[in-house]
This record gives sequence, C-alpha cells and structure tokens, in this order.
Amino acid sequence: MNELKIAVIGCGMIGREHIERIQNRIRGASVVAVCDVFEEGAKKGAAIAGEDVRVFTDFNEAINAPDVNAVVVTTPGQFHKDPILAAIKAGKPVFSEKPLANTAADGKEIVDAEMASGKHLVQVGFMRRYDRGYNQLKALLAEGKFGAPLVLKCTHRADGVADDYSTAMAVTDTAIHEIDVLPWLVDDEWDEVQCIMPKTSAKAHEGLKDPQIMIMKTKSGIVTVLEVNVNCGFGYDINCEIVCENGVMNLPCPSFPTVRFDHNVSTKIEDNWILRFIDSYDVEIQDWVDHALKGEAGGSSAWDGYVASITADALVKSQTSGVPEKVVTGGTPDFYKK
Ligand code: ISE
Repeated sequence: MNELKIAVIGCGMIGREHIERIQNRIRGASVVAVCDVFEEGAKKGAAIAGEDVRVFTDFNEAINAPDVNAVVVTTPGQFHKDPILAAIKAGKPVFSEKPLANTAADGKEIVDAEMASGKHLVQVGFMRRYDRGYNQLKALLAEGKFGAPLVLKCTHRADGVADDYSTAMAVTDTAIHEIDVLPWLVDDEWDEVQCIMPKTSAKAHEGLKDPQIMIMKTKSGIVTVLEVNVNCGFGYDINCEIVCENGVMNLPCPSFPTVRFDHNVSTKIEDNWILRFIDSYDVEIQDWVDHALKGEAGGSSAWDGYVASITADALVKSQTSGVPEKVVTGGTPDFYKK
C-alpha cells in the first residue's frame, strides 16, 4: 500500500476537522469517501473533501467500497463499535476518534475481533500522546534524575459545555483524556479510582455536577488528583504537575504574549480544545497514516482504548458510590504487549 484511501465515517465537527486535515496537511493519504447517517451531514463532509469524493449514508457500503483501503471513525462514541468491527472484518486499518467506545463491553468486542483477525488494525485517537508538552515531560522522567513520580496534580477546565453534557460525561468525554495519557506518561496502570463531588458551581446547568474531583491511584502507588471543571468560564485550561522524588515538573502551556494594558499584566488562555491540541492532531493523524502504510498501528491501541473504558466505568460507578472503585482489566494479552 503506498497511499491510504480513506472513508471517513461520521461528518460531525471532529469528522470535518479530520477531513480538512487529511486533504490539506497529511502526506500519504486522501479522503475518497465520506459517510454520515444524515445525508446533509455527509454532504457537508464532501464539501470539505472535494468534488471527487463519494458520499454514503451506510457505513458498511463506504467501508467495503473497493477503492477504500482505510477508515476513520468519527461518529459519536456510542456508535463507534459497528464501523470499527466492519473495518476489522474488511482487514482495513481504522483510526477511531476517542473514546474507543462508550462502554467497556463495546471495547471488549473490538479487542476480541482485532485479536481474532491477527492484525493490529485499530488506533484510538487519544491525541495528547502526541502533544509536545506531554512528550517533553515523558522525556524528562526518562532521564531519571527527578526520581520516581509520586503525585500528579492535574486540571481539565473548559469554558462551558452544551446543555446535553451529563455528569457521566465529565468522565467518559472529558477525564477520558487524562485516563489514557497519565498512565502512558508515568509508565504505570490504574489500580483504583474515586470521584468526589464538591459544591456544584451555580454556572452548571440543571442536573450537572460540576466541578468533580477524581482521585486515581496507579498500581505502583502514584496518586493523581484531577479537577474536572467544565464551566470555569475563563478558557480551556489543561495543567499537569508531576511531583517526583527529587523535583517537580509542569506541563508547558501554549505560549501567548504577556501584555501590559489598562493597569494589568496578563497572558491569554487558549479558547478551546481544538485549538489547544491542533498540532497534536496533525502529528497524530500523520503517525497513524505512516504506521498504517507499513501495516502497523501507533499511538493508543484498541487495548489502551478498552482499558480507558474500564477505568471510565469504574469512575462513573464512583460518582454515585463515592468510594474508590477497582480497575480490573484481567491483564494485557500477549497480542498487545509492546
Ligand atoms: C474533547 O475531546 C476534549 O478534548 C476536551 O478536552 C474535553 O474537555 C471535551 O469534553 C472532549 O469532548
């Protein structure tokens, strides 16, 4: 294979972002088919992809089209499983936007199908593994002079959320990024997780518990305290401080000019996640293409995606139980050991 000819399944906001990215900035790949259950949606995707692209409303037809040799799944998470299984069945590499699936049960079906196929076909779109700052932290940790990481203090703050954002989504849609990237960062696995509900912000819509504090412990005993706060009102603010035995390191934030104006000294905070991680998305999709062309998968595997869903299920359980819940994965199968 010397070029990926991609069918994009799901032409919502992130689907359209990836279509634009693949057509304009990615080497070795082009979008040849777009699909959305809503024809209007598919047409919006096609308008970005260009005139030669074929438009589908049935994902099976798009995935099995003879000119398609790779698949990007950007439907809402609860609809990821079926197109991913169809791509595995067709033996075509598939990039699934995060999360792999909304439930661990769906994730397990995907992992089982991929193992049965005998090929690594699935990559999950956890873009933070491609973020420059997280990679700099990982490299610093690998130097060894900081000693072992002991405590991670993180924030995941967003300006605001849509009315259909639920209490569970603070885990399944938002904290899911830290659930994936932090064990990768410190080379460990989650052991138990707990969610504590502080006083709810008056800005949270009816029924939404926000902020939430997630306390997550790894198998080696590293403790993460994560503040998810999606109505902060001042921008998209991702922080990660790693307290190690011999020193402390902080995730670099995107740099903006420091300005002096009107008796204030200030620095901008990024507006939203698309802008904050835009470079990571480019690097991630290029890495997927490069791996897929060699018959490999990079980034987060289907197993990583499945483990993230198991962890998310445990945190969602803790949202109501209030107590720490165990993360039980049954151990990494040989197929996924790196
Ligand atoms: C999105 O995928 C993100 O990357 C944001 O960090 C998160 O706040 C949002 O809820 C997700 O949908």
